[in-house]
Amino acid sequence: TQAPVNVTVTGAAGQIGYALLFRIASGQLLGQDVPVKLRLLEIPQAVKAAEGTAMELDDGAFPLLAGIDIFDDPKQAFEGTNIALLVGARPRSKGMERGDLLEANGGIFKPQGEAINAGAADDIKVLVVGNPANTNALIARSHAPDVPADRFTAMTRLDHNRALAQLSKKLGVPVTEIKKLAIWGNHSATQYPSVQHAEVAGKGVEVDQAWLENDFIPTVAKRGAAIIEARGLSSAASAASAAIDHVYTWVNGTAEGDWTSAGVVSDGSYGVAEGLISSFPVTAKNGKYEIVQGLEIDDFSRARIDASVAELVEERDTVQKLGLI
Ligand code: NAX
Repeated sequence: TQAPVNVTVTGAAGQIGYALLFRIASGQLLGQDVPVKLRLLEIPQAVKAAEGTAMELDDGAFPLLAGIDIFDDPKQAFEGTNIALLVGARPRSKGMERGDLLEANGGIFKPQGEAINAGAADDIKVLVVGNPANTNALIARSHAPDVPADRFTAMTRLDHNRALAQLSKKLGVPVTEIKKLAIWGNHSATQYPSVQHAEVAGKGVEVDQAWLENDFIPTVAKRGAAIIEARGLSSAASAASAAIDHVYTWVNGTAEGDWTSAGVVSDGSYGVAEGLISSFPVTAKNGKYEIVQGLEIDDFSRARIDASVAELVEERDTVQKLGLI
């Protein structure tokens, strides 16, 4: 049998962590034939709660779960790790400016990037979930110069899945029949969920522009706020599910004739400044995410992509000024 894959999860005692860890332990992250060892990272105050979650993981008697270790030191947590899910982040508190938020998160993602650089396994794959996810990924990546840039990704798969669900309801077709949806730009309210290239049964999708602009796009982009409004808590199980999807696809590939969405390091494609971590339509093959090339971008899409990418540029400039990258 295969040696266990080491999976580090930060923010393990949080609400996404609680949903995510059981899915990983059950084999849904990497496949039903791959044993996993969990390495949980928390801040010291939350280590006890993480131990509680670990007790419940034990109690699941998961056949594929080969061990659980808990750390409050990133250096140890990322030692030898193959997959890193960076979920723990500093949420925006009342009165906090955007710059303060980026700075607080710099304090988390800089040392984590350094620890990944110093100790992670050669095949390390990093998914940043903690917000602001794209820029947190940029910070971590810039402190891991020895790790290939394409190993750092940010999660927009939840946005992608939300878009699939909305379009599925609108068209009355199962989500499995919808191909080539894409999320572009930042994982924020400026994101652009695009149906420009979407297909059902090999044909382009016809929806009216008013529905796109007034319903679909804002519903997808503001779904996080709508969940908080309804549930009193932010999305957790759906976020965990998307993280599972993101890594599973990364490792196992996308289907022929389809793609998905992920925040990946831009190579300058589609006018997105090189080095930004932006969401694109991506395919996965042989353990690599690649930006889908050669798509025609209509004027409406162009303006939406540019607006979201401008926000990413602003975030990058802010963390640059703060000396975080
Ligand atoms: P919680 O507040 O429930 O949990 C976060 C956990 O992270 C806490 O247990 C905290 O102690 C821990 N933590 C804080 N700093 C840490 C550090 N330096 N090292 C290790 N652990 C640390 O938040 P939760 O609801 O689980 O959400 C986690 C993050 O995901 C948030 O930043 C949230 O904004 C983000 N999200 C991202 C989404 C995406 O699509 N990219 C969607 C869902 C979610 O909003």
